[in-house]
Amino acid sequence: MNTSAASPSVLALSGGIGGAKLALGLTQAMPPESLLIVGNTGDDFEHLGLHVSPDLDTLMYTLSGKADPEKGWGLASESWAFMQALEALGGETWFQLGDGDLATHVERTQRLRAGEHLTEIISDFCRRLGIASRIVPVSDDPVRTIVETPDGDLAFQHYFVRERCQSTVSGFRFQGADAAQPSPFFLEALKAPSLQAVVICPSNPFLSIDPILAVRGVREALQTCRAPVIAVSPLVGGDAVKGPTAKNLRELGHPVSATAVANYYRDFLKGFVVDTRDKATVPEIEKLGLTVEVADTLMTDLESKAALARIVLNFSQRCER
Ligand code: FO1
Repeated sequence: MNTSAASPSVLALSGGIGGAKLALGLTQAMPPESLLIVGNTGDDFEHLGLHVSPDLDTLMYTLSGKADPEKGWGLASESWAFMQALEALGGETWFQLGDGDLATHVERTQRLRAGEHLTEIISDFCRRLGIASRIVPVSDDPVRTIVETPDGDLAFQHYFVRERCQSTVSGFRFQGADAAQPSPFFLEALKAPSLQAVVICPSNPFLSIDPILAVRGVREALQTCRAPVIAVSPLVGGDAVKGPTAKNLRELGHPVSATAVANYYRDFLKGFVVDTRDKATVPEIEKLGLTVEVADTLMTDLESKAALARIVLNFSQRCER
């Protein structure tokens, strides 16, 4: 892996589709080769004998402009011959794998079996996709989100896709997180003198960010990081843009508000960006000791993603450590 690249000036933590949108915005608002993105791997799973890494793939496809614009995951203008053939054989088709996307899983699985680490594989895929920013998994060791429900545990994709998030969540566990080694690129970036800001992207705090924070040493490294840590609220108008964030907040006994998310991250946070529709929460978030920025956080096209990224980067300069 090219370890001689300039040490990053911005580090982003991302999971899911919302996170990838801001990551793309950041590549438009700064020199992309100075951006390091740490991707969640709690959603990873073995499926049909393949290692699937949804959040890393969503980052790769989004940053290379190849992601399906409607779904946010998988590739645009995909063909589905494999899924149709699998269906005819009675195979599992609840998790939709397009023909192009299938190549990513097959090649990644082959390389993992040959002993290559996920970090190197993703780095090579990014190079081939022409992505200038670096995407790394939070760890090369397995971290798997387990969804606890009154009817028992669910693997993440069974909860998220097969059950369509219908199950009532009583908690989450991150199997392997306490034994996993954090990515050295991640920890080194947090200590690099060149680091200007750490950005917690507008991802689901429980499903996408917590699995990253749960890896041994990560939360402490963020708490002691010299550069300001900024989070962008995943809620707009007190509700999730997409996905179960609002439902999860309720199920875990939190108010469904930007304040609740700011409070959830506050032990390592310096600044918080709320959507204009939630500006009434500013005083209560400031009472938590955080600096607050109000912005239009709804990212509907490339320009709005870049605009939000510029606001976040300028805001981070105002958040002295
Ligand atoms: N999400 C779905 O709702 N249905 C799917 O069939 C599906 C397939 C899929 C395949 C590859 C991939 O990288 C992501 C896929 N996703 C699908 C999204 C995925 O479950 C989520 O993106 C993350 O795991 C959570 O953000």
